[in-house]
Amino acid sequence: MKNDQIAAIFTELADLLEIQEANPFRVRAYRSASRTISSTAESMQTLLEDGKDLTQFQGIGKDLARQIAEVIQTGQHEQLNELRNQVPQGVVDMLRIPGVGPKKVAIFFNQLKLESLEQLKAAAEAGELAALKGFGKKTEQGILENIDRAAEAGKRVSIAVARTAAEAVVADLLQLPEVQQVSVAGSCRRRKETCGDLDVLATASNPDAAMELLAGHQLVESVLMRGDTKMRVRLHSRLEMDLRVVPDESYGAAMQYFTGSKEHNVVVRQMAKDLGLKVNEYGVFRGDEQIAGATEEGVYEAVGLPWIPPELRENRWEFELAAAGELPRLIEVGDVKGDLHMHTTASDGAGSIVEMAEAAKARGLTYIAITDHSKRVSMANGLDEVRLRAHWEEIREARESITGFEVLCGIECDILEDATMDLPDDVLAEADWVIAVLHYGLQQPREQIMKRLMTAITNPHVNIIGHPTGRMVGKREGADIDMTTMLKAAADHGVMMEINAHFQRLDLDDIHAAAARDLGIPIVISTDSHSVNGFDVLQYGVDQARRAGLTKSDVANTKSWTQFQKLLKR
Ligand code: DGT
Ligand code: CA
Ligand code: CA
Repeated sequence: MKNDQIAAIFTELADLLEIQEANPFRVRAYRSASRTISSTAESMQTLLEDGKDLTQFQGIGKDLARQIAEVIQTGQHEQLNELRNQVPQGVVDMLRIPGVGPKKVAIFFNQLKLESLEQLKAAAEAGELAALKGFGKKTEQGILENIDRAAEAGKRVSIAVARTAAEAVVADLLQLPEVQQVSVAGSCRRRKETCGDLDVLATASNPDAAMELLAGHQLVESVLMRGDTKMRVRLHSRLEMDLRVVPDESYGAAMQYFTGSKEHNVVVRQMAKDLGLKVNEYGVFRGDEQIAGATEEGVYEAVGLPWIPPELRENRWEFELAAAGELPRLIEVGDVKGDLHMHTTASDGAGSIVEMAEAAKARGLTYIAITDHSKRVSMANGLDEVRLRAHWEEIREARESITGFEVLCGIECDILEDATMDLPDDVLAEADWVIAVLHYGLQQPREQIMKRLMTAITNPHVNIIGHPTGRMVGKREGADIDMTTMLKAAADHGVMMEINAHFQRLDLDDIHAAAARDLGIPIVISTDSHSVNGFDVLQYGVDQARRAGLTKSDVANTKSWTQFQKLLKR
């Protein structure tokens, strides 16, 4: 069982307990356990199998350790099963309404005895919600506006969709003379793999001008809400966007607040409290006096911290690093010098060898590896040894025609379901660069998956594991890998790890890329391009590396090919 699955069980427990208005300390304990589990790189299952004590982790005491063991051993959590029987599914569905959390749902369920979205809607229409203590007309209106979309509200879009839309709107807003500063905040600014919605902040001499532009923007399908300084729209992509126009003196504070994550903000607020200060989206205050808030740097400075890059704001390791003065200087797109995973017309790519090389060179790269598929991937016209050797011959010829640029003979070789390599060793031995990957049989039991990975890692010709888990963001779970064991083996055998930059993969993820780095494994960020435009995704891979806290020196393809070669095991 994967850490994320275990963590989801404890989040659900916390939600259901909170709906039942259980002891807040218990709720908090489950939430914190869930966060610890999902942000731990080592597999809880493996740790348990190795007889390790889980109470070594922050927020996990004896009782929680026992519950985690129960979940891993039985795939179930007894109390959760009981809770699921007590709280109707329709009540749980209410959590999907934007702006509605377990606390509000608890009131709907316990006080108004509402058990479904339909009943909640009827109650809102009858004005029953506004009459509740702590609620008002505004909350009720918000629920009415959002309830029909609750089914979709849980849907998140890929960072590529989110970022592209956000950047277009930000750029257009910046064209307005009435608008001074604009930026996206929220999960998009933190470069999370997926975004629930977009949060855009601006300062403007005339907020109406900004809102007018957004209302008429070509990406916008409809205006959901429009106030004096705040507006929510729905894009054609179904993604929703909030625009908030804030005063100059609050812009930094609003950026800090709305960039999140919530977990990060909780810590910042507590640090402020400890200093006798108050931080909110309007500024940093000592009593009634505002002492910071125009800039984000100022907000962090007020609580004694250096500015923290948004990609790190997940309350994982950023506060410790900041306190120690060791915040990393994160890798940037411009640091990348080579791309070592791409396809040509020889398998399922759209560009020729020369076209790919020239496109890469035009983007400022100095080397690439052509890594078409091996024969198992027949759907993608994968290469057998005869075709591969002929293809490599073509690559060597193309190499001569492009000056000041290295084109390497590579292969993306499948690791077959029976734990053998798709191509014989004597062929792999001739390659400049061998990526080993799992494509088929991703559902196999962990034992077989690990056997396959070990075949690749211990093969003397394999240089790297490509998109290690095989997951598709939001669509398909990856293979059940014991990450800790795999990474240790890779470190021992001099095998590198890929961050596949395609926004549907982003594999390794941030947590495991950080774990690989901790073991000294060189990380390679690759685009897996299938056309000359495929190189565009590099930024998403770099973002994932930044979320992992990686610097230029942690990422091998920031080196020249000459320097890179020194890292190869052969
Ligand atoms: P998303 O949209 O689900 O991908 O994730 P975010 O992080 O963009 O979350 P969102 O859009 O709900 O809110 C944007 C930021 O605003 C969030 O990261 C932190 C801040 N924020 C929102 N609600 C709260 C809250 O109740 N408490 C605190 N401390 N911060 C909040
Ligand atoms: Ca958001
Ligand atoms: Ca939002």
